[in-house]
Amino acid sequence: MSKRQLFKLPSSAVTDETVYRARRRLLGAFAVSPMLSLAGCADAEVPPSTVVVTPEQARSGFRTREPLTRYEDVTSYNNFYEFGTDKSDPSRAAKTLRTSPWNVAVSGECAKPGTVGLEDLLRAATPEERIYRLRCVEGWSMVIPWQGVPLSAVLKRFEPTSKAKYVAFTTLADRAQMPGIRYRSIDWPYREGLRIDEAMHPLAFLATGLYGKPLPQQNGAPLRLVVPWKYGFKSIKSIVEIRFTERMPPTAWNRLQPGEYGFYSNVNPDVDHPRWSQKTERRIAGTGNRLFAERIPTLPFNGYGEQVAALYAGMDLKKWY
Ligand SMILES: Nc1nc2c(c(=O)[nH]1)N[C@H]1C(S)=C(S)[C@@H](COP(=O)(O)O)O[C@H]1N2
Ligand SMILES: [Mo]
Repeated sequence: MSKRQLFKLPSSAVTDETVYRARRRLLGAFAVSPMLSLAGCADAEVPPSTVVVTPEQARSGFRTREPLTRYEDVTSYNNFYEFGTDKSDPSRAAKTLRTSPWNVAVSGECAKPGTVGLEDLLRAATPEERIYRLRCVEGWSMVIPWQGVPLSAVLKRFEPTSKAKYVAFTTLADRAQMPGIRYRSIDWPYREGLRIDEAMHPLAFLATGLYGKPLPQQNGAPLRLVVPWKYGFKSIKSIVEIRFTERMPPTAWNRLQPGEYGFYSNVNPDVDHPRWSQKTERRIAGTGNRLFAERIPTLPFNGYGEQVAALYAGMDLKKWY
């Protein structure tokens, strides 16, 4: 079942699911590991790693020989619930999103908080192109040439303090511009978060464009996160707020379905979504019709294990899903 179908479920079905999850969590509390009951819970904390990724190692993740997804598929098959829950909705409905002027408010555990315009925010970093895979939890994936700036370069400028253990991101939630906001599909605004070491990792990226063109609204203009080793819903779009926090921040999908969407959400073929397997994906790429896209095995960390696996050393990734 897709998120869209989930959204259309009668509330009784959702209630059953919620009760089932709550029961599972309760059982977890009595199981051998106390951690089990905390997985997916916003209060659970895991210390950040101190892993250092060499620039060579990082750069090896920026490119791929895999066939690219066509521009028309990248820009017409989207998840952006603020503009509707159907994948064809955002490319039509998001045209009205005004992306200029655009301000981002940065706050929380940092020495230099403040609200800055988009150009000012990006000033600290040199734009570059990176070809990254995007893997949706619904079982499809794309290979996209993005333009943007390393997330770490932008964050460092605000001088996060030693209390900044996490970074929280928020999407614009403007009823006037976003027709999907009137449906309570999500507890708006859309929110996401990363542990600080994940956010500072050289693969984490703030995208401003794709295929050498400015980012289309449906893809999250003017500024969206790309975290290539995590499921697509972590890649929050049209960001207006960044906050450094000491506690694990709430995230939109985790709040909605804590048993299905954990905080980490690393791509993991060995952890099934409760209602479907995550072992394979439909790769939407090349010239063929996307309905007949080839099914390929899903790789741990979406194929970026060499670069990011060390971030999770010692963590049980079945618990911290
Ligand atoms: N604000 C916001 N960000 C979002 C979403 C959303 O609904 N709202 N959907 C997420 C999901 S589920 C996916 S798979 C990707 C899709 O990105 P794309 O449309 O550029 O392919 O965006 C993510 N970011
Ligand atoms: Mo997704």
